Amino acid sequence: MLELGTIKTTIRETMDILTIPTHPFEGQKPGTSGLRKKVEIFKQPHYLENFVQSVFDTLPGHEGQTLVLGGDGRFYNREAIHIILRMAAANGFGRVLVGRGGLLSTPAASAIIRKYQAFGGLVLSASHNPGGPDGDFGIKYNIGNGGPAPERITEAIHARSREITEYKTLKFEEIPLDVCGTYNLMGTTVEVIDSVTDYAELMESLFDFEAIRTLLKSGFRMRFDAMHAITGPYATEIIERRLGAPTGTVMNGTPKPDFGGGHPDPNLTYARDLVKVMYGDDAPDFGAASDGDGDRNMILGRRFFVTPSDSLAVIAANAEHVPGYRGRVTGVARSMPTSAAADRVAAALGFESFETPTGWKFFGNLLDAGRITFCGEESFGSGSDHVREKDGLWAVLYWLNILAARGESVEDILRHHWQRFGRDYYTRHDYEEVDATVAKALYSDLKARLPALLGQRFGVRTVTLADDFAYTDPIDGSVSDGQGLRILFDDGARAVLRLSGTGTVGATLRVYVERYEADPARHDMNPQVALAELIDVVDALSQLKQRTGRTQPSVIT
Ligand code: VG1
Ligand code: CO
Repeated sequence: MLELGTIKTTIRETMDILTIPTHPFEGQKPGTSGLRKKVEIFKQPHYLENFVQSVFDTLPGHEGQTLVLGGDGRFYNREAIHIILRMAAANGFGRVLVGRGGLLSTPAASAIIRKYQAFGGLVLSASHNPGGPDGDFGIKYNIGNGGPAPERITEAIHARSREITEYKTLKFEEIPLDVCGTYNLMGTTVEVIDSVTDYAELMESLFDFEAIRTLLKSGFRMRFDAMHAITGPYATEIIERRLGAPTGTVMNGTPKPDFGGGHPDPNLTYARDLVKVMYGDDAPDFGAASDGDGDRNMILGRRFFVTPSDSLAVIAANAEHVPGYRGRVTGVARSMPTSAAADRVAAALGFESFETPTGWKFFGNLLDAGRITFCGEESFGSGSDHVREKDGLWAVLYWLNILAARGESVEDILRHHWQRFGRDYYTRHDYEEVDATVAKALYSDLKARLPALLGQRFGVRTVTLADDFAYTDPIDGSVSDGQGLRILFDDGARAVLRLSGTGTVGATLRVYVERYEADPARHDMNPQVALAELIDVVDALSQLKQRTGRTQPSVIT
């Protein structure tokens, strides 16, 4: 681990443990990925403290153990880090590893939990949600495998938050977060560690850096948009310093508390700066972006967009080009709304495939059991068994490794992939900030109609299955139901409707549709055209447009 000078300090303030009386707050229920609320809610006295104490209270055996702590640097990150450091010490953790400046990307936090065999970690992030005083804040607990806490733990945390009466903290001056060093706080060791080094070393162990260096020297040009968020320092170190890409390859590389006023979500709508470059004259060969906390990725070729579902399939199909994965792929998992493209690769190459509910926490058991090597979601997330989170930069490096090994363009790689496996046309339409009552009623009305849809014809298609997706974990047998409405058709086409579990204002409705096209002569359609009929079916069945008063989705991906 890189340390910029070790400071050994014992804080000599009054360090009595303080027990602070408190009352429960409503709604401290972790969603798809932790607890996310407006900053102003998190800043209420006791709000963050209650949640953190609820986490600690549900973790028997944490005394004397190691906790990893860091966040994506959004507004309120630093204050929250100090609050949690005091509470972790008061609650008897033996050691806290905190990223310098209080910063850790989500995948780096996962890597560090694993590398140092920590008990768990607290990651401060609301991911792709906007930041700043009027934006969102978030916190989630990761377990010792480095991955998001499974549902039984998040449910226990929520239950605890509803009956909490006090929390423990310490009185001490703030430790300096901006220099690596070691501090002793009443028997709890706090180590401020470099945020990037461990992660960068892990990446070097997986990919052919030499081949990528050669590619970058050969005239191949790329851009990486960090969107003013956490991946800036990681991408600069790895892509510019270690791989030798020219300075300026990383755009928007300095993390800002409000992400420069933007929406740090790497898609065609929000990654505007990158899209402009990649669709402009003299566009580079390769473009990529990551989100607020560094776990998402968008992959672009020259004037060419790779859907996240296809990206996962390409990753799974090209493991033989990548040193860390060659000859050892056991399986691939995708979240339910993600297209079937990865399943086709698994079937053709003879490894297992799995369909899980939305959210990375459902991949953990499969990864731990060695049943899958890769996993991904349609929401710009892909990853592998190297950590237990999705990993934006990992996906970018994986693509660079494939590009270096195959010597083809991004577009050609996709075209050849479709020729071999067929193309799954795919799109997602989001309706954001819909009135929550309207959204819930619409959802439950459609749910009630599902049984009657079986066998019904819509245009050329007949419904073969319509249900509310429920998942039985193949490793521990736990059941998670209510995971999204799906309508499957006889030609393999599919429509899915879900309510988001990460939004903080009103409700977000997500509509996902896909259909398969085997014939390469028909691989050139605009997905919105290829899928228009299916979108219309969802609208007709749910009356989405009429009931929400929207004529257009907020975001199309
Ligand atoms: C969304 C995505 C989901 C992803 C989750 C967390 O959840 O759809 O696939 O796992 O965000 O990603 P929802 O419930 O809003 O659909 V991140 O980068 O926000 O941690
Ligand atoms: Co994220």
